[in-house]
Amino acid sequence: MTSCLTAVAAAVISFLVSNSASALGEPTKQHPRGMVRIPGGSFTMGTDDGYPYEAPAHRVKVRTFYVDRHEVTVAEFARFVKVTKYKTEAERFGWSGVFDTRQQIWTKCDGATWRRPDGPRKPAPKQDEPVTQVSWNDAQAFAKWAGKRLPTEAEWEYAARGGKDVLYPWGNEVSPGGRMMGNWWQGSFPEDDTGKDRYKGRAPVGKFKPNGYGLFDMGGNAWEWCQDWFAEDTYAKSPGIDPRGPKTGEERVIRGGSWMCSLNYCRGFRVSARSHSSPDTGLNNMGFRCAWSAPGRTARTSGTPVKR
Ligand SMILES: [Ca+2]
Repeated sequence: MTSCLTAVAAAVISFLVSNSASALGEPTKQHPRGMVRIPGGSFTMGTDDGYPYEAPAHRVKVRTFYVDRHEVTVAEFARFVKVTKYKTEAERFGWSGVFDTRQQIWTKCDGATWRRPDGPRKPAPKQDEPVTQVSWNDAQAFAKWAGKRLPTEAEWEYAARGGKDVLYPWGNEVSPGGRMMGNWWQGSFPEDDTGKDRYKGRAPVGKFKPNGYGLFDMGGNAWEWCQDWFAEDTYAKSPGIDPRGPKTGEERVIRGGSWMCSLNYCRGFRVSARSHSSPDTGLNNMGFRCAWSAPGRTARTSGTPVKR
């Protein structure tokens, strides 16, 4: 891995056995409140100026869809759990991956769950923080319950760009005029996070200016699960219209970077940045947001199509 998700994390976590999501209750929402309509169109996905697996830059067309205005929060996930009694994979396994900022390494942390993402002896997260320590399978379960689905990787990048050909969700400068535009790691990773953006670790959602589509935290805060399987050569094989990635794989795409991403390391908060993780992995810098398509426009990636 070339991102903030280190090989240590991969080695610790990859041997876990995937489990399918639990049976869930009926969707409770039929209208995409809290979602933003993203008008369909064409854009240039990827870049020829990043890591090799971000290339080639290529034209992609996506259909109109909706996406959550902000990352799914702890409070929102708690409502899902309260209704469904859902147990996340980290809860069932008894441990999850936590980046220890003092030791500067990924650790296998007993008792780390979405309720205590940094470990059982660390403070509980704020209710308006992005929920983390949720696996792709957990995120799928939430999305299905909510009558939504995860965004495809192409939808995610299209949304992150905010209708513009930009390097970051907020523009081409990382901190225009010295202004911090997202929650990432200032200073040298992993030695020192200066917290110039006011947050060391996760920030409540919506604390920074939204992008051109009105979406918050598309760069930084928490990595976000996408629907697609990950492959380094995905773009070379893109069908060009509503691409959905490889048919099979071992890891799922994550996008957007996190509070751990720095300029000296992965710069995961660039709109073209890609990373990946196995579907049963939870980490304290990885969450998600959901997407939704109008009936009749849903396709293979749909969770539960919503009827009006
Ligand atoms: Ca920060």
